[in-house]
Amino acid sequence: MGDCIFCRIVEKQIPSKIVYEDDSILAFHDIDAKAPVHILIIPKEHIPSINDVKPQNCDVIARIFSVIPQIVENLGVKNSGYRVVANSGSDAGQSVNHLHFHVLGGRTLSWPPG
Ligand code: DGP
Repeated sequence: MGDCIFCRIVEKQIPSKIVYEDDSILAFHDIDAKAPVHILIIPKEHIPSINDVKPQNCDVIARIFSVIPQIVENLGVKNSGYRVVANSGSDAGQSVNHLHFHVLGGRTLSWPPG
């Protein structure tokens, strides 16, 4: 939508290191990795944030979670552990207004996050 950076990644107008793609979702390496493994999984459809998720988005959200096991296995963190995070709004630090799920792993992750 408009100048959404993730929509431009979906359209391949901006390059990314893709680890998974199908008709409705895309997963790629975060450009500012916070862990040895840091992937973003997004719906191709522009949904600004969790606040905007509607019942008709259930399929794509479920699909995202259904591919995580394969993605984390391919990245070698399925058994060591990983974290899935979705920031929503300014207090959570959401900086890109296109729904995305961070998948972080490859090191011990502190809890609670800052
Ligand atoms: P958040 O702060 O939760 O909105 O996370 C947005 C993430 O998006 C942040 O970790 C950096 C990443 N990011 C921003 N621009 C780009 C880009 O152009 N390419 C890639 N691969 N990641 C990006």
